[in-house]
Amino acid sequence: MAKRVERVSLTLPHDLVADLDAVVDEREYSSRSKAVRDALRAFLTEHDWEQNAAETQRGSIALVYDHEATGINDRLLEIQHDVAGVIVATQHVHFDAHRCLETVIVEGPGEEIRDLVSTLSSLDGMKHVQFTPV
Ligand code: NI
Repeated sequence: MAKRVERVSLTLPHDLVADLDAVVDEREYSSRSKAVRDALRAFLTEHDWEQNAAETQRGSIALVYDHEATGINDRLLEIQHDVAGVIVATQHVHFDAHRCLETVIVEGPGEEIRDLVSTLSSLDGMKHVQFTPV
């Protein structure tokens, strides 16, 4: 049986619609609605994570950083050892000559994960930090 759906009308700035259409096209969505549904689910998952900061959360933190940035490797090791209790696994990929891609699987109190994400984001040489809650 098909899920019940509701039609919602949105007012969006023109450039946002243009960006949305570019994603719809690139990811070959069959409609804008399907792309907006995916985006909304990600938004609501993120919101849920923020609301339940005290509860146990699970997910992955993707990091991209310049391994030549002064001290970043030592700092990353130190930080990860400091929160060893919430880190389930770490995978490191030498992305190219300068950049490293690291995926850190975490499980623990949402507040601790949020602090970890914020500490990692503030490191010199860090290019990208993305926590994806599950
Ligand atoms: Ni590397």
